[in-house]
Amino acid sequence: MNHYSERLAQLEQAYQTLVTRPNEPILPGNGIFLRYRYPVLTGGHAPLFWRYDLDPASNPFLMERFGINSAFNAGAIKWQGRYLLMARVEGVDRKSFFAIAESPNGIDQFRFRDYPVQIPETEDPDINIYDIRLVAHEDGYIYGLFCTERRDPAAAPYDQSAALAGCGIVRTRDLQSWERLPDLQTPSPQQRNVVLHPELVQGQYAFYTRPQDGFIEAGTGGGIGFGLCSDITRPVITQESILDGKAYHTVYEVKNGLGPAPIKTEQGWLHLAHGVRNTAAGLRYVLYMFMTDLQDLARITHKPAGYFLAPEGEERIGDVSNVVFSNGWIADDDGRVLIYYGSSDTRMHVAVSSVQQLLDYVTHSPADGGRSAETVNTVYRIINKNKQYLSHANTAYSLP
Ligand code: M1P
Repeated sequence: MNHYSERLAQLEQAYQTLVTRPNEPILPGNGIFLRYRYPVLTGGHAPLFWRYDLDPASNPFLMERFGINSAFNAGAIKWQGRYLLMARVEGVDRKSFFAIAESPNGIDQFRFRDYPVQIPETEDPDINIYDIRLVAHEDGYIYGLFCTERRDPAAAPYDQSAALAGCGIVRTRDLQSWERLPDLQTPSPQQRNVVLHPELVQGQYAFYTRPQDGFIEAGTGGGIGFGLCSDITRPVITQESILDGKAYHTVYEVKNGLGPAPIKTEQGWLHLAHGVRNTAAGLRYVLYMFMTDLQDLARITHKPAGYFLAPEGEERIGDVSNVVFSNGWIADDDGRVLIYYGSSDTRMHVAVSSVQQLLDYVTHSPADGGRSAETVNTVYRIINKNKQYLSHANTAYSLP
């Protein structure tokens, strides 16, 4: 075997091993969800024929011609019995784009479709696109709302990092061909993490927004906003109210943003969001949950204290470390909820729960008491309730 074919065989074997590796739950978990051992999608899942020129004549060293840096922050949808992730794939050139990966079970065996998605541009081309939220809307379309980023036209020539973030919108009926609608206009100068509600509200399209003053800093903006718009083909929100704001000394004191579109239950709409706080080591992104009223979508009825899921183990490390971020989950027909989350802007994971477990979590977990003494009171309440259940024979317990 010559050098070329030997290398090709090695590459193909490593790729097959990665994409066919069975995933396994990490037991016992916390009773709220089960994490899985392996990431479900990584840059390494990008097909070899995206990355290599496979012509031995023009690529005798079988050199990678275009590296894929990462695959993360994916939108998710179940489609024709298969589990689809529309991932933010980032090339070594730092541009991100969308590509759909499919799995027969949602837990492992994700494979990218042969071609990435070509998102039509507006007359003001996107420089970077990312973090799509897929929603099957009651109007019959599947919408994808994503962040579109362009250089700030007001930036000084020496400033090559000032950017404007906005909400781009596409829709499809088949997850193959995409129609681009105008970008969303809101009262805020910048937007990220915009999510479309799956149902019409008073005959209008309802959006969850995240107003922000600057590209990174939410500034005086921030919080998860809510607004209505009558015509999605001319998407303008004139009034935006904050339904879940930033709060001092919480996991969302710097900023927050909605994750995927909410899941409807008999008790209310279940929401998954990310919260950001600052630390000496930089920003820390965690996921948290809350529930809103079935009729009054902007009214939070339940909100457990703190985080639902925070970075653990290898999730802590990546291009932007100490980050978990979710913009996709699937409420499956059997009641399971597959929660997809990116870690440290590098890879995708799945955690599995169910609507019943998430409802129990959201409605029975203590709310934030606002100060340390209340946290101690919460723990006292749990301990005192538990006394009657503790066995003296069990040496793990020392209570009388
Ligand atoms: O780098 C962490 C995250 O930062 C942004 O999220 P937010 O707008 O809430 O700060 C996004 O770029 C997101 O993709 C990224 O994971």
